[in-house]
Amino acid sequence: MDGRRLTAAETRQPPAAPGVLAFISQSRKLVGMDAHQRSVVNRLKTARGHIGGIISIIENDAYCPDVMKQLAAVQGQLEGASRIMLRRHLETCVAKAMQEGRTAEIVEELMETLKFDHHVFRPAAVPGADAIDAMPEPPGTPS
Ligand SMILES: [Cu+2]
Repeated sequence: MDGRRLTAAETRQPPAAPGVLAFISQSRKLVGMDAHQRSVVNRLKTARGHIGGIISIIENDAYCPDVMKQLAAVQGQLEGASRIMLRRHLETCVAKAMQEGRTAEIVEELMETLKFDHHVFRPAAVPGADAIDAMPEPPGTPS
């Protein structure tokens, strides 16, 4: 540095390529999410890709049972995502509400929510379908 002040143009960062900005934005979003949320987002992105594939095979006149198998697979992915959200809710929101003495309120809310989810109480179609990716051990877990 020669001691002179930099002009505004000199202090400005070079513009990042759009792909780089998208990557940074995506990374910040992932950093702000917990393991449950990341797992659900990853599952939904997988399901989104899967649905695109199903649309393609239907447009190419795939055999009906083949389409149905693929649809069942996507439904399994969505059910897994729902189970993870339920687990997250129980471990965080419900536990907190109970500690604060709001048990009846939070139980009522959950029962109301589950009315809309006919899959939550069914056994997982695939073993481990509701496993959390890279779940951290809860504090105080003996190793
Ligand atoms: Cu919650």
